[in-house]
Amino acid sequence: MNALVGEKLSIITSRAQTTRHRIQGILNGPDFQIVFSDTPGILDPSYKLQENMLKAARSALVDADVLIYMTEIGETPEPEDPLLKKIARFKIPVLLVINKIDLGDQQGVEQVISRWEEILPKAEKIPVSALENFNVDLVMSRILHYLPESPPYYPDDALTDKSERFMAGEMIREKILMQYRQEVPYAVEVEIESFLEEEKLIRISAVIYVERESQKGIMIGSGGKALKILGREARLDMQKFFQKKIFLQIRVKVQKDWRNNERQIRKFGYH
Ligand SMILES: Nc1nc2c(ncn2[C@@H]2O[C@H](COP(=O)(O)OP(=O)(O)OP(=O)(O)O)[C@@H](O)[C@H]2O)c(=O)[nH]1
Ligand SMILES: [Mg+2]
Repeated sequence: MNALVGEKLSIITSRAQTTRHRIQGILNGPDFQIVFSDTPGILDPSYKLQENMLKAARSALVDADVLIYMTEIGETPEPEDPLLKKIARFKIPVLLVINKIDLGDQQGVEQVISRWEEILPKAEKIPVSALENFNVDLVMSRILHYLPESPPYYPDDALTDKSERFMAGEMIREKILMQYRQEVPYAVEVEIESFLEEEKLIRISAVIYVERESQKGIMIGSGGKALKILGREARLDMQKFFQKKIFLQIRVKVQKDWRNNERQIRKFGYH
């Protein structure tokens, strides 16, 4: 979605389950408006948080005109996968986008495509590299081909449905996923307590919630070193995104087992 919209709206890391919400990216052209929904990946939920992530992914399908199913070159489809069986019966056009072809060769790409031909014969298969911007324009032209004529949903200067607070929180979460090991990033939620824009700078105050006291210690690090690095990394990204100087304050709090607490999950904005 970032490659198509041309803005970094969704955070990106090498860790699984980076995206937790449905994030809309809006692209306005001279005679079109495309509303993309980037969603969490489809997974078997083992936490209440993951149940909500799955709901976010499903919700994107409710009013979609085109489904873009993202897979990648190293991923071989499982013919018995219930999700794929369901997609095969979809009425809306399906673009099967096979990403990361920069990691493979021509023969590998052809092999993957023929596997997909058997499982989703009707879907249009497009090999791409989001990283190297290869075939992204082809995806775009196929989307435009399939989109029905309709009045725009958003004003023509809109970029996303998400608030600046949400974006700021995600930038912190991205850096947490990159900086901390194992389970710690998954036990984290970020809340932006205040976001005050002044003429020359934005003052942001954030709270990082973890599930246990021990994780709080890890987040802060000895002498506060880890948190300081995190704050600097997040602040540099925010300055780039908001094009303003950022003053960022971060605190860490424990919210016991929040990932399994429906009320708490709702409070954090998962619906
Ligand atoms: N080599 C290569 N890597 C890519 C390409 N596109 C994305 N990546 C990498 O793949 C990893 C995952 O990217 P994400 O955008 O977080 O993937 P996602 O599918 O949204 O994953 P979740 O949000 O975790 O469900 C990151 O390390 C990206 O840099 C590509 O075209 N080529
Ligand atoms: Mg993602």
